[in-house]
Amino acid sequence: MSGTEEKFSLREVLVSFKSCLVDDDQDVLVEHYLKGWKGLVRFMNSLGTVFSFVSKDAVSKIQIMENYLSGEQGERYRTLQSMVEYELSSNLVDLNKRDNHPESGCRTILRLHRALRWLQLFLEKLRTSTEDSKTSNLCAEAYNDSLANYHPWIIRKTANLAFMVLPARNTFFEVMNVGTTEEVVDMLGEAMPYVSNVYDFTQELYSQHNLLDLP
Ligand code: 1Q0
Repeated sequence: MSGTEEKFSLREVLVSFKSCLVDDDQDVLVEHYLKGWKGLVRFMNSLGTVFSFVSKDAVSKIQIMENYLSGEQGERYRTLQSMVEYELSSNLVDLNKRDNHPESGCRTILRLHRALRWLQLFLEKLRTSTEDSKTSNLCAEAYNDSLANYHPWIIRKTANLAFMVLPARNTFFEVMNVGTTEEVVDMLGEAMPYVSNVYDFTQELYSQHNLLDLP
């Protein structure tokens, strides 16, 4: 990685997910949510081109949301709650099949939200892993228990192949730029509640509005 490129640090991602939550954890700031994802994408890119099919999709979803944020109705997209209210009340969401609004904010965030569940499971597995644990297994288990349920066979197959080239646990912890293994484990323990709170809030919001199965 060149010196001019910003280095990934788990700490940075942690701060984004922490600062996402506002109003006593009753809302999520979209800008900070996206910042968290951007940090994760940077990290994934540093693992090599094998994950570029994942990062391309994540980047395009982040871009869709950034366009809304900087658009005329940007203020409506400031938080997840205001986005859901705005898009639903203005009939901007395709509820049953992709039609006039194939890239609504609601369906786009839902895709990232499902991926956040994978991240939550993966981080927890990494945190409690031992020296001889294989990151590829941890990642595959987390994926198969979450995101895989929404992906067709071909994507599941490709993802599971890509996991096989994940670096070993030690190398993985090193590129996180946090410090010793112990420090990484501590940091993960600290990060988990923030990621979980963001996940739980979004899950509840989407469930209240029947948005969990958006096409
Ligand atoms: C470290 C290894 C990274 C492994 C990533 C695992 C996720 C695999 C997901 C495969 C996605 C395949 C690409 C296309 C999918 C889309 O069809 C799908 C649905 O969208 P749509 O528009 O077709 O309905 N999209 C998704 O499901 C969204 C997928 C977004 C994945 C974003 C993953 C970002 C990962 C970051 C790496 C974090 C490393 C964490 C290490 C801990 C540090 C805090």
